[in-house]
Amino acid sequence: MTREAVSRASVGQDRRVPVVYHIPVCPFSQRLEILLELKGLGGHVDFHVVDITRPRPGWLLEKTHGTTALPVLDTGEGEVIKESLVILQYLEDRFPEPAVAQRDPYRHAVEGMLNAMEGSFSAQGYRYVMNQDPERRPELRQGMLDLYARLDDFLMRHNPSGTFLFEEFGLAETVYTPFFMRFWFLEYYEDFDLPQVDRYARVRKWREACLGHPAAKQVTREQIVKLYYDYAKGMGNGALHPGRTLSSFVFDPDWATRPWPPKDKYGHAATDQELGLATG
Ligand SMILES: N[C@@H](CCC(=O)N[C@@H](CS)C(=O)NCC(=O)O)C(=O)O
Repeated sequence: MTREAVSRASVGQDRRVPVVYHIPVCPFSQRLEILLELKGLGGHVDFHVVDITRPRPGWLLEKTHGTTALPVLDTGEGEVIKESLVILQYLEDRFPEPAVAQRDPYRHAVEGMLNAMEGSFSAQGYRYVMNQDPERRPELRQGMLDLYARLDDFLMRHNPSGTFLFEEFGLAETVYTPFFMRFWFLEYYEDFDLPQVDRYARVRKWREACLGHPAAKQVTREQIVKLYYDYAKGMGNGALHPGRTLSSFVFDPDWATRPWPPKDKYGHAATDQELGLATG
């Protein structure tokens, strides 16, 4: 059976439709989209978009018992699951074929150990892009390099000559790829990239293969750079910089119609007009 046919068969036995409540460019939600794409299940889970620039609606807060972080998944029977890594495992368990996670217990533990480093990796990237103090740039850059080096060591230990952690794009790649994509904002606003040296060669190969994978095409570099301008100015989660009235995360005007934002995050604060946000 083809991958698609296996997926259809496993969904066919399960009539409840899970719903994911998400913010469209959120890296944590992209993990779920990648997993579903790998399983050929794109159409079998509903995605409900939530606007991060507005207060969460009451019906959603009721589901989440007052917490605001997304994504959350409603199983289709009113049970609610939070945390992207937990949701990934739930979807893997509920739609086991084709497998994305490793089935062998040791190999699953290995991908689990790599995934256990994702929190510090993603947090460092956000700390770096949101930094507003030019004097801290060298320290933040070094912190980012140290974390890439740690990933390099891990890949060298478990699969020195391969491309992915195992033979194919799997669970670890699903977890990390959205952050490799978000970190396009570091290239743009911080001129950060991995130095072309052996120290990072293995993790660079992994990152490039992850970025080029067909299951991970939900966002583009241009979209990330434009939408995350406010993060580069230190304002996360839809918060507004003084003097601005619209978040760079608004849906309208669409990101594609806006100009590329100024790269100089330390010396200049762009207006709504410069960012192409003001329509009037
Ligand atoms: N650890 C959570 C993090 C989720 C998260 O931080 N989501 C962001 C959007 S990318 C969010 O909802 N932020 C707004 C908030 O926390 O209120 C996960 O893995 O799902």
